[in-house]
Order: sequence, then structure tokens, then C-alpha cells
Amino acid sequence: MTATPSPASPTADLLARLADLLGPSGILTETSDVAPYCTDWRSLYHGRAAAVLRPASTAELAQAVSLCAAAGVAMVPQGGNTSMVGGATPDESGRDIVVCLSRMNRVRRIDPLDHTMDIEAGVTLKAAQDAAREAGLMLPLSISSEGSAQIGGVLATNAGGNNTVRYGNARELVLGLEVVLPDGSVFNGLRRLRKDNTGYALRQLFVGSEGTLGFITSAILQLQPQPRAVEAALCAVAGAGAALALFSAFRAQDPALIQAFEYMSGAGMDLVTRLVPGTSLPLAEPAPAYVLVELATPRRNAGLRTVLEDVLAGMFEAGTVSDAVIAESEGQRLALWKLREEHAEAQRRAGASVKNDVSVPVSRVPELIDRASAACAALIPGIRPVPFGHIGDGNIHFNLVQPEGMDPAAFLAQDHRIMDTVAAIVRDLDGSFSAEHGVGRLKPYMMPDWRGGAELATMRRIKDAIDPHGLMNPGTLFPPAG
Ligand code: 2HG
Ligand code: ZN
Repeated sequence: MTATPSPASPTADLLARLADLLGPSGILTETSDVAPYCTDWRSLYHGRAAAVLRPASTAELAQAVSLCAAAGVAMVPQGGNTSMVGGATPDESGRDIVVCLSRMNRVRRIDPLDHTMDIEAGVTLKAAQDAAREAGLMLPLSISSEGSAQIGGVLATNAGGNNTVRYGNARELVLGLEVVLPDGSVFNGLRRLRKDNTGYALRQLFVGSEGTLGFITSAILQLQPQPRAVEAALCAVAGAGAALALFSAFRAQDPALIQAFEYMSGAGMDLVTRLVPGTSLPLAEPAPAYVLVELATPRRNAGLRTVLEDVLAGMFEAGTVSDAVIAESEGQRLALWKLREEHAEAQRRAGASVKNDVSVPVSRVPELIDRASAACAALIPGIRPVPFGHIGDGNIHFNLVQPEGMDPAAFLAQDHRIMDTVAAIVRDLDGSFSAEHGVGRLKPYMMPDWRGGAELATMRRIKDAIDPHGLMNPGTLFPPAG
């Protein structure tokens, strides 16, 4: 990347012009009003910002961005502030302006024939799912933070989550996109076409760009039919190898039925049931590991329960599954999901933890878990590995909870050592150091090693071409040019 001058501090004149443009509800400048936007939800990143902009339309945002660009002021897009890697927190300079699109929160249209949703960036993922469901359709993207995460951030980070195994990541759902570019011009790619071979698929550049190339303001998303039958079961297994044998058995029946296939270790389940009120293990005794499998289909009379029971019976006989419980009601299904979704909360309650959101080819997950557990135990005696997550797509959250009684700060001071130890194994297994949480401010240091050479150089050239003055989300994704 060519050397770019540091972003400027916003002048009083710029702030006054932005206030004129956006009105009193469109700009915050009081320190106490700005402060909540300057810390990530895990309270790991603490920055400062000169102002928060809350435009009400694409036109307002475009004008605000062109004012900031002309003044050389950097902008940090922030959706629901649920980043796991500090990707939406301003730096400590106090020069940045945070931009939030939460006032752009309309589901504009759901087309029942096209199976599409035209939606603004500030709608929460949960509200988008609800709107699709009310129209008899489904937005097939589900993540733990869906109550707060907003569509703009979900797309800018190419969120994955629990249903990737069947429907893909956020990227696969995007047919069209509208983006305000760093100079204030508007890329209007809000098309809802399944086929459109007219040059580069520019929209896909912005999906997963982590706010470094512009502001996603609205999108056309593909929807799916609403399932008529859903079955969920929690299965006790000996480990990740058995979990994959179970996965293969379901896939051999019909891969299109598997809506989620999640792995939990015995250690993780133990933390959840001990530390999170309202949870308990619905099986006779604890197991080394568990799978939460969910099957779903829009077909009537699909005999889904029979498929589930047949596969489980075969797996009992083979000794792959030692016990299982099938949800008999929606309440029971949600209770099974609570055991999975409370993993992050249980780890928080257990002390400091270091997260490794990694992926490997599905077949190599057992080796990843075995090798990374042993390597981390050798690094810090008493460390508690809590691997869990989306085993059906190869994405394991190989999280590590501090040893009992250790000073949390002393543990967190070793985060790079721990992350690098896990990453070395992931690399050996042809995996990725960030499967779904992104790079943010936490992992740019890994980029040269993992994505160096022509790959990172090409990313920098794209960044330079679209944001030549380096005004979009500085400090995120790219390591400092050196
Ligand atoms: C999940 O799958 C999220 O629950 C969060 O990606 C994972 O806390 C984590 O590491
Ligand atoms: Zn996840």
C-alpha cells in the first residue's frame, strides 16, 4: 500500500456541517453519548471517537461521507457492536467518527415469488428472521448475537453461524447490495437476479471486507421456504471422530435435511450446566462429547422423525452414539439449543478465556482437537480447552479457559502465545486462523504470515483503489504497511 497521510481530526466546522445535514438525532458529540460506541461488547477494546453519526437514509450517509472524505477524516462503521475481534471499535486517537445505521431499519419488501428480501443495514438479524417467517419464508442465517447484530455488520463480516452447513455463509445469501463508497459515491447493486454475468461480482468484495471498503446500506437477500418439520436431538459420543461418523450417517440419508450439526465437549457442557442457571443435562450421565443435530424440511409428511430415529438406532448399534434425547416439543428443542448457545456465557463466568475461531477440513477436526489440546496443556498447565461449534462445516471454536485460580490478566497476557500455538496446528492441517469472526483489530498481525505474498498484496491494491486515503475503519484487517 502506498504511504497515506494519517487521517485528520474533525474540525468544529466539519462537525457543524454534519449536524446541519443530519439534524439533532443524527449526530452525537457529547463524551457520555459517544462513550458506549467506543468499547466492544466484551470490553476488550477501548477507543475514543470525535462523534457518532446516525444518518437516516443512504442519501444522508452519502453526503456525510463526502464531507468527512473531503476533510480527510476516518470513519468506523458500527452495527450492533457484537464483533468478536474488535472490528467495530475506534482506535485511541480520538480522531475517528463512528457511523451507525441503526436508524435505517426497514424491511422494505419481501417477494414471495422471487424468495427475496429487500432490507436496510440497520435491521437486526432477529428482526429480519422474524419478518421472513411472517411471510412464510426463512432467512437461513443464525448466530448467537442475532438479537443485536445488524444486517450491515452481518454482511460486512460475512457471518457464518449454525446453519452454514446447509445454506452457506452470509455471502451465499446476497443477491444485491447497495454501498456508500469512501468518497461518498453510491454503488447501487440492488439487483435480485440469480444470473447476472456482467463483469466482476463487485458486491462480493464488500461482503467480508470488515468495513474497510465502504458502508453497506441495504441488500437483497435470498430466502428459503419455511420448514414445516423440524427435529432436534442431543447425542452423547466418545469424541469428535464419533461425531463425524454420525455426521456421515445423516449425510448418507439426505444432506439437504441437516440444518445444523454442532459439537460440544464434555468440559464445555460441564461449565454450562454448572454455571448457567436454567440448564441441565437431559441425559442419564455426562459423556466425553456431544452433538446437537437439527433436521428440517419444508416437505409435508416428510417422515423426518423416522429418519432421525433410524440413523440414531444404527449409530447405537455401531457403538458410535451411547445415549440420545430427541426434543418432543418446541420448548425442549429450545432447551437443547440453550445448552449450545450458552457456551460463550459459561466460559465468561469461568474466568478469562482466549478464543480461537478456526476452521480445518471437516475430516481433520478430530486431529485438530487432540493436537491443540495437548499443545495448550504443555504451554500452560491447568489450561482448560473448551472446543465447540460448527463441526459440520469444519469451524471449531477452540477456546481456552484460564486455569482455576490463575490471575485472569496474567492469562490474557499470553493470548498471542496461545493463539499462535493453536494456529500452528491449524496451519499444518490446511485450515484458517479465522473461520467466521473475521480479523478485526485482534488478528491483523497474523495476515502477513497467513495471507502474505500475492494475496495480501492484491488485497492492499484493492483497498488502495477504493479507499486511497485509508479512511475506512483504519487498524482493522490490514497490518500496518511496513
Ligand atoms: C458461537 O458459535 C459464536 O457461539 C461465538 O461464534 C463463539 O464465543 C465463541 O467463541
Ligand atoms: Zn460460531
